[in-house]
Formats: sequence, C-alpha cells, structure tokens
Amino acid sequence: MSNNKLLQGWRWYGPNDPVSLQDVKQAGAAAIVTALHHIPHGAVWPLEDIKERKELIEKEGLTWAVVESVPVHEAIKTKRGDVDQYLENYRQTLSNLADCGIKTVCYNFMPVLDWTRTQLDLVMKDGSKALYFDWTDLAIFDRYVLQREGAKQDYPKNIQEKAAKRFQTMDAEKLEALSEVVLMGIPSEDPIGLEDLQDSIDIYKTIGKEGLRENLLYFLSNIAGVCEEKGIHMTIHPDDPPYPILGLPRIVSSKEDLLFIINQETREFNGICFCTGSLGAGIANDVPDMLQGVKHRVHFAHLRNVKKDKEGNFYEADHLGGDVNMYEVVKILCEENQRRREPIPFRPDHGHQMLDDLNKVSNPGYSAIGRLRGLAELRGLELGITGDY
Ligand code: DNO
Repeated sequence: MSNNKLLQGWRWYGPNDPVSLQDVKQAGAAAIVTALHHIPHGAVWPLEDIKERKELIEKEGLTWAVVESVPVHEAIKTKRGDVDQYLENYRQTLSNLADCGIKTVCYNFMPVLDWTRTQLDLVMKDGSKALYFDWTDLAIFDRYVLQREGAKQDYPKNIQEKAAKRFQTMDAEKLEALSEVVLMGIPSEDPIGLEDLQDSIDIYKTIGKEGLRENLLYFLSNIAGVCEEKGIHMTIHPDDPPYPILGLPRIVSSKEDLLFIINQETREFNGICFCTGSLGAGIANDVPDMLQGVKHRVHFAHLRNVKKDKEGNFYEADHLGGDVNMYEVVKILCEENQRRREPIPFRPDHGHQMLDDLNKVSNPGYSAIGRLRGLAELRGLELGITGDY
C-alpha cells in the first residue's frame, strides 16, 4: 500500500491553446495531458517533435503524463487493405513516446465521430454555458440534413414526431449551425462533408458491432508487443455518447463492453480511460458499479458529470452536480490508487464556460475557469475522502 494521491492532470492543446501552461499551473494541476495535434492522423510522431513538446512542458515545471490521443486511423478501425502500414506507424509512434518516458496513451475506437453534441452553448440558470446533446436535434440532422437511409426508424416514435415538427421551424441558417456542431466531433485535419460521412456510414454498416470488436482486438494484438516491451499503458476512451448514432456501431458503451475488452485481451497494457461523463450519459449505466468492475484496468480517468432527462437528452453538469455519483467514483478511484505503484492520472473533463471565459474563444468544453472549478472541487473531494492532508 502506498499513500498515493491521484495525479491531477489538465488537457492542454499545445502552443495554440488559448489556455497557457502558466494558466494550468495557476489552476493547480501538475500533469499535462496533450497530443501532437499538428501531425496528420496515421503518420508517425517524430522523436524530435515529441522531445520538443516535452521540453516546453517541463520548462514550466510541469510533466507530460498522458497522451490524449494517438488517433487510431480509420484504416485500422475498418481494417482496410492498407491496415498493416498504419499499424506499423502506430507502433513506431508508441515506441518513440515511450523512449521519451511518456507511457500512458489514450485513444478511442469510435467510428468517424470522436464526440457528438447538438449544441455548444446551452445556458445554465447561473448564466454559464454547457455542451448539450438532444436526440430530437440529432434526428433532424440525421433525417433532413444527412438524409440517411433508414434514419427515421432508428428513433423512437415520439422523437420522430418532435423532429418532424421542430424541423418545420428551422431555417437554412439554423440547420447549417446544427450541422456544424454535429460535425465538429470529426477529428479530421481536412473538413469532412456529408458525402464522406455517408460513405463511412456505409462502410461501417457491413462491419457491424461484431466486426468492429474484432478490429479492435486485431489492433490490440498488433500493438501488444511494443506496449509490453516498453511498459506502455493503452487506455480506450468510451463512446460519447454511449449509443450507436447515425447508424454507426459502438463497442465501448456499457459495462459488458468494457468487460469484453479487458477479458478478451487480458494483458496489463490493455487499459481503460474511465470517462464518467461519456458513460454517465447512458440511461442504463451505473457508473460507480462499472468502475468497481473494471477498476484494476483503469489507467486514466476523465471526471465530468452529466444531467439527463427522461428521453436521454443530456447536458454537461457541474462536476459534482449531475447524475453521476462523483463521491462514489472518486472513493473507488482513491482505494484503487492505494494499490498502485504509480498514481492514477485524472483530469477534470470539460467545464462550463463561465465568468471572463464567456467572452473568450476556446475549444468546446475546454475553457479555463470552468475546469479550474472542476479541478478544485475534485481535489477537495479527494482530500475529504482520504483525509490525507
Ligand atoms: C473530448 C474528449 C475526446 C477524447 C477522445 C479520446 O472532449 O473526451 O475527444 O479525447 O475520444 O481518443
């Protein structure tokens, strides 16, 4: 047993992030979570670029604790003909990172879209703004903008009806704005259009859930060697939101999914990024119970909260304010942390746009002050639980 404190992380988008490293220090975080966003997806991250980023972080007295993310190219997710070249590149990137001492890596296996919301500025009672997901708006995008075949029957009747009605009230500008928000979660360096999205949807139709699971296991078995040799922990991020959307399959949405992944590939390197916000958006998900089930494989955590309504629409709530029992989650994490040699890194995930940040532009969910509040609350919660003053 040790007296580890959880490692307090902060996502930083690199030198172009409007939130500076000095801001991060003032927010009280110790460890940086970042990625080389300038490297095209699928390409090898050069050793030099990794070193340069690491030095930048260390010069400020911080450490680069987690990579979020090394993106998994669509060629791997769909196991395309040229998959082996992309796997080779991925292994090389992991090896380069490990040689620089960075050994915890986050990734996701969501087809095409990395995260999906329908509104970025839902106004809270206190005037702050939150990200929001609304099934009716997604149905409008799906049926009337994307015009996906079979879209209609993928939604419950009441949502179908509401979508048809609301659509009548939306002009071209409103539809365009909705479309922009939905497509924002596509992590591509080139803007992707509706036709590309439709093409991808067709490809995944033939792959299905089982096929996607197989492709994930293929990916894991192909990187296992370098991970084991260099002590790398891979952490898969859950689906956000944890439902199949736009006809795309999902494989990291439920407790069963998480258990499948760690039970099929049992080697220690194969871990989970436990994102309480993503999982918490699932109506059937009991988040503390899920954490109990997989905690031994949690190598990274995103702590954030959501408030759902009975249709399953949700907004991002205060870190200690939504449907996820954050006290239970942090308690389980703290207990697990005592069994570890290395502390488990977490970061306050997202935050409301509030105070001075309401007048600034930042990456959606990643303004400074809302996350600062989240981090402060989570640190206090941890201290209150452990009593380890
Ligand atoms: C959004 C994030 C995701 C996450 C990736 C991990 O705020 O949680 O973009 O970084 O899905 O690969």
